[in-house]
Amino acid sequence: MRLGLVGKPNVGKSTLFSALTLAKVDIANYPFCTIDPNIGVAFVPLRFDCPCKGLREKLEAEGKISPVSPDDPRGGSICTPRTGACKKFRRLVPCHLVDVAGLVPGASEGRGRGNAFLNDLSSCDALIQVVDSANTTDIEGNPKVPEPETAHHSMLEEIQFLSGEIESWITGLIADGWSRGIRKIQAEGAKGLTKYLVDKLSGIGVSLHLINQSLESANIDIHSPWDWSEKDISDLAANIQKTAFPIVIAANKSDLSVHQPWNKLPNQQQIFPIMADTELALRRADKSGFIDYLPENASFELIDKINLTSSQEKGIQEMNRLLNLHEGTGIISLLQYVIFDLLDQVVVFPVQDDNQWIDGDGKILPDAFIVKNGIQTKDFAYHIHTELGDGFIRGTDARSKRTIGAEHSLSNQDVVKIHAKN
Ligand SMILES: Nc1nc2c(ncn2[C@@H]2O[C@H](COP(=O)(O)OP(=O)(O)O)[C@@H](O)[C@H]2O)c(=O)[nH]1
Ligand SMILES: [Mg+2]
Repeated sequence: MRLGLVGKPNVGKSTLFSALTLAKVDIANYPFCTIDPNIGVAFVPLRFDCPCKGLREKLEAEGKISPVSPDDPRGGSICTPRTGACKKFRRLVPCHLVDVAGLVPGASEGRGRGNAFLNDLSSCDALIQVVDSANTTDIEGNPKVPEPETAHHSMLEEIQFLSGEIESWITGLIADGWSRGIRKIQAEGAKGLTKYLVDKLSGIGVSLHLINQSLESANIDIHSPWDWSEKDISDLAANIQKTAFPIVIAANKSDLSVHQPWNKLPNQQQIFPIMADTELALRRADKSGFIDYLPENASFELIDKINLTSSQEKGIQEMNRLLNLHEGTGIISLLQYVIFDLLDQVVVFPVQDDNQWIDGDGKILPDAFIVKNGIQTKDFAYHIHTELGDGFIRGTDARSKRTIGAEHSLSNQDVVKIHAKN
């Protein structure tokens, strides 16, 4: 899973990136959550309790372990995540983030970082467009006198400009060599059309599956592409943008935007008001041990009051005020929406032993894989390891102990054992 943070300059992309990649030290296997200056790992809490909760209950009932002690630092969690962490059954899963800088109007024509910017987007499964909901910057990102009253207009302009840039970029790729290509398409029919599009768009990560999906949803005649107008091509490009690069809007700086401009926008797009710099300050204070803050919560606990300087105390009071007023920074629900709703992903837990829910090394529920909803058992085996897919025999649903076949569709929270030849 890889999400791109995009938007014009000075909206808060880097602030959001820093906040999300700032993790506490006890996260397994990710000592540094920033891999590159602009690529990092965010840890997203699942929307449901880790299955280690149910496992603990079963083991307690069987008298195999004692109930959670009040001083258990893990609050009862008994799993051993290979990556991520789990505390009080709140399981964290890794998600890659890219801070894509340099978007200015005209990128598709080579302005700003131009195609380099657009190519950064290619590897992303979805885009989070950060917009300035307080209208403190112009369309190129230059700071200006804030005009919060008209923020809904400037936000709309920003939103239309990003999808428009991506659309023009895709249109350009399709149109390049179109009149030559069309002769081949005429000879090969509809198959020739998909072949042509795959050839033009696979470089930016658009698969055959996504192309077919876009051709279906676009309102154009796919049987006579030689009759297409320029508008038909840009309609197709718009559909490809929506399927291959879905965008969700993060209305940042909501601490400054008193008029809730996200409620005044015309279309039905999902918009999440967020406060990136508050999130960054909270995570820093948490990491330094001043407060105990769980990112999806609208409150935190003060730990070390005695050692605070008066400016730190003021800062903490301000964070408290903002969290109360806005019911949290909005960032975790944004990420969960993108992964689990917009991209329709679920979480499946593979185990080697379907009784104890452990792997070969005795690790309990070591992996939590984010996969497409409804993925078939055999495809899931390939997702874990090529050999497991090649040698696939059958699966076992570790909750019901039922055998499941290669084509059985997996669902959210499934715990699965794969049987394979070795
Ligand atoms: N008021 C407010 N300012 C913010 C917020 N997030 C970021 N900023 C400020 O916006 C400016 C630009 O942020 P930056 O992350 O560098 O933007 P980028 O160019 O999109 O990467 C900085 O001065 C940030 O402190 C926010 O939630 N509220
Ligand atoms: Mg930046």
